[in-house]
Amino acid sequence: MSTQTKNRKILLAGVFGPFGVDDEFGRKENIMELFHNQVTKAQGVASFRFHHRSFGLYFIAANIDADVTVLDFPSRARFAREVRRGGYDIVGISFIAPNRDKAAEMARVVRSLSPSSEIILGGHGAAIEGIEQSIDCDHVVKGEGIRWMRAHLGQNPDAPINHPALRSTERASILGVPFLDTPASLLVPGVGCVNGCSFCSTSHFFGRAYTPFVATGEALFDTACRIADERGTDDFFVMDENFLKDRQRAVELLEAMERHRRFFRFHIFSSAEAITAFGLDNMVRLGVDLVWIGFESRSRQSLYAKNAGIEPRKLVRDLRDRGIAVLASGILCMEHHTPDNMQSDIDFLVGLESDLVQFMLLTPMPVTALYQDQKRRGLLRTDLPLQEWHGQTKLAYHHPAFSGDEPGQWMEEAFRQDYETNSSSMLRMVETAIRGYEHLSSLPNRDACLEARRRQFEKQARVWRLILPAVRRHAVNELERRRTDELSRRAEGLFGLRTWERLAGFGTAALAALWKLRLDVRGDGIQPRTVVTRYKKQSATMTGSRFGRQPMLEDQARRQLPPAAAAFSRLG
Ligand code: B12
Ligand code: SF4
Repeated sequence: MSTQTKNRKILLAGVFGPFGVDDEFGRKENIMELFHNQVTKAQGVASFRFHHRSFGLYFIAANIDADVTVLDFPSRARFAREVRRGGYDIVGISFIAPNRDKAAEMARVVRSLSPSSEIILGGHGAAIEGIEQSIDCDHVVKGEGIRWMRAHLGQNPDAPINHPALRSTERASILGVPFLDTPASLLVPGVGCVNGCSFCSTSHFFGRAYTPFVATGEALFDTACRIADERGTDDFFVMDENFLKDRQRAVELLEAMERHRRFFRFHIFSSAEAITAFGLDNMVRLGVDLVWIGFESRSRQSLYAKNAGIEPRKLVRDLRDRGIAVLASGILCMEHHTPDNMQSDIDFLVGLESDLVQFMLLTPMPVTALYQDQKRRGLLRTDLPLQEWHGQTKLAYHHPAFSGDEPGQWMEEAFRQDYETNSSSMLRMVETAIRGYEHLSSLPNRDACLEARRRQFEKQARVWRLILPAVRRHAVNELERRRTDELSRRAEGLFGLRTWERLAGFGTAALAALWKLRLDVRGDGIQPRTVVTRYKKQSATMTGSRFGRQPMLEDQARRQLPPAAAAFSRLG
């Protein structure tokens, strides 16, 4: 029977947990949380906590016509049970390089429990050299998976992409205070980036090209409307490596929003040159409320064309003055770094005074130009297991000036310095929202768009400032306590303080105290819950037309949220 007519039963799985623990398959540094892993990790009780799903799998499932089960965050036993009972023709495994050993174990499980299943490996781990030989599998997909999977099933690879409606985060909380509002939706306008910075996995994995999933601003607007209506929130986490790089599309999106008076809000990733080309005031109009910018290194700006001619400190200040929170990322232990000169790069990143900072060790991930270059020069550390290629403790290449755990100690110190100097990120983000509100309030003329933005900043600042009593109570030092008091007074001057808001402030402080107790007693690990989503085949052959492919069933082990004194509107 040809693949065109046969309904193939497919399992798409992310790697198994537990995550962020030292065991046979992983390391404690591989935490399944974006901010707690690599951004706010030093901020203890004030760290931002949330999980992201393995989004690529849902995109593939939503764009092929077959019975598909997506199994996210399984345990090893849960994965084995699904394989044994499911009768799957195909098992697809998504993994990244540090999870190579988990993918290998999953392939072994499939071969032993369901020998007739075809095994397909995908995700960034597929770039590992020789992976075809080192893991027992049938196919390795390097790059974009939707087109590949459609072609593999005999379906039209060029059919339009159906963007699934997904929440961006699971179980979001800060200082133990859960976000009770509908979490922001995920928007993936495309994958890859043309800039090709030498260390960048995502750019190289997709061939230093950009593959749009939603190609025009109009289409992006329609997609955002559909998802927002379905999920009940106008907030989006935009998973696109360099969203403003396609300036034309972003301008069209803004025009459509203004024409229809539908004002979404976006968390985005963008390079400094793309931000500058689009314009900061346009970003306010577009509704960007958080932007992740790679500043990388002051001492080697010449390596990154995207930062040429940019004044980083001014850029961050100007963005925050407009209410746009900034996550600045930088790289430590680059080849030119020594214990004598690295501190100046750390001081540079801390001195940007951004809301959030990511420090990461330079890591030559497979497929990148950096990897090829260091391989050629014999610098790669073939002795370091891939589980440890997470860029947080040891270097994956030989460095004359740093060895053993020294790089990790520098990172820890850098995170600590940022926290002690700039206070908790929560405090900084409340301040940024207030700055945005003040900025827009001070403008003599506001059209409908800017008025909508001003109201959004007001709402955000009013809700977020409820957490200030908790921030104060768990402040890292006297400086943060003083800043919190000043900010509380500033907020009260702008918005007053109603009785319920005062009470909510006590509530957040109580929740934070409980959270602190939990961290002290049980440690700070949080495992994501297993999520099983089943999609039913819709037709015998898939046409090129749009098809609204929705999951038939989503099954998530639910847990009661603790009672909350405050509902935080959005983040990530
Ligand atoms: C969200 C995310 C996470 C989430 C985890 C989500 C999850 N449930 O696994 C969090 C925040 C927890 C996380 C943590 C880490 N991550 Co991460 N993460 C990302 C991020 C930002 C987005 C991934 C995404 O959803 N993209 C959008 C989807 C649509 O694209 P995609 O996943 O690439 O999927 C497409 C293809 O790859 C392919 N595909 C994917 N899976 C499969 C499976 C099959 C069968 C097929 C056929 C195809 C296929 O088809 C998809 C559609 O085109 C990427 C960077 C990026 N922009 O991609 C880094 C990235 C994947 N992470 C990375 C790393 C290294 C880590 C960490 C080690 C920490 C760190 N140092 O950054 C930890 C490890 C955690 C762990 N225990 O696994 C690296 C991987 C590098 C590599 N070469 O392996 C990336 C590329 C970041 C980077 N630039 O270095 N991460
Ligand atoms: S600009 Fe960002 S996403 Fe693009 S290649 Fe450079 S690091 Fe990667």
